[in-house]
Amino acid sequence: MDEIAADPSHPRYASLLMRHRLEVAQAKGMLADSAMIAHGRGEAFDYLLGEVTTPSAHKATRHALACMMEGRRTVLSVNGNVAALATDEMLTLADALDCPLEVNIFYRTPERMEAILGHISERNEALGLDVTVLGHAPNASIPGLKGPRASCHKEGILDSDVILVPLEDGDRCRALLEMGKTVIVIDLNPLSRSAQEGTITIVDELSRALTNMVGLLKRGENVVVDSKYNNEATLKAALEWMLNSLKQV
Ligand code: PTJ
Repeated sequence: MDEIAADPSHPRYASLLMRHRLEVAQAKGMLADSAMIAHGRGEAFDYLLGEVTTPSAHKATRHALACMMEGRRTVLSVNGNVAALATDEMLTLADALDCPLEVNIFYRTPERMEAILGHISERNEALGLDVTVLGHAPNASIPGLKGPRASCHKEGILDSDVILVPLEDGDRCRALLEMGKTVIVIDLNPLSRSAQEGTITIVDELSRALTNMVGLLKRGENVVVDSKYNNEATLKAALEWMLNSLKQV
């Protein structure tokens, strides 16, 4: 699946690998037309982070993971970019948390839904997992969102109390918050509406953040809810990190 020309020792290997995954997903019809634009914006912010998980992102990751572990009905939401970049990591995390994935896309078409669900199903089988994957038969709507993008499963997103929404659009993030959910955002842009409004924002690259979560679980680390967690401070720390990296140029 991940065969690319560059050697893993190449300084830009991780970035090239993500681009390759997007190209493969594009060919399979999984992506929205604006997927590459969204990715390019993310890459620019990742340059400013130095392509590392910062201490404040580590802190947010641990707190977010603890909230997902404590959730009564945790759900991991998957859009086209997320499926392209990190299906295996999302499935591994859902398996460890014993929660479902739900495919929920902004630019919804039957063709894209089928392509994304097909890809996830292939990887679920290839990894030897049996994660519940929703999205195929929506029977509910997210209040406050219009059109097909509101479609969701009652037993998934609608009734969830904790939801992970990586690379989310601002309107959907707000609609989920208005439903009273704990909304965990992964977004490289600390200034985006989703990042600013989410309950917990992990300012990190998607596959890095998910790999960190899976690592914490695999190592059996003691991950606990941080009662003093402050999302404004997390966002401020991310911006300060980026500004400092610019000052060093
Ligand atoms: O598949 P769909 O139809 O649901 O559409 C998915 C996209 C991503 C196209 C759609 O949700 C969209 O247009 O998103 P935005 O509003 O461009 O927001 C995406 C955010 O994700 C931006 O703030 C980017 O900086 C950020 N981002 C992009 N790539 C990554 C990322 N954050 C973390 N890791 C990444 N790899």
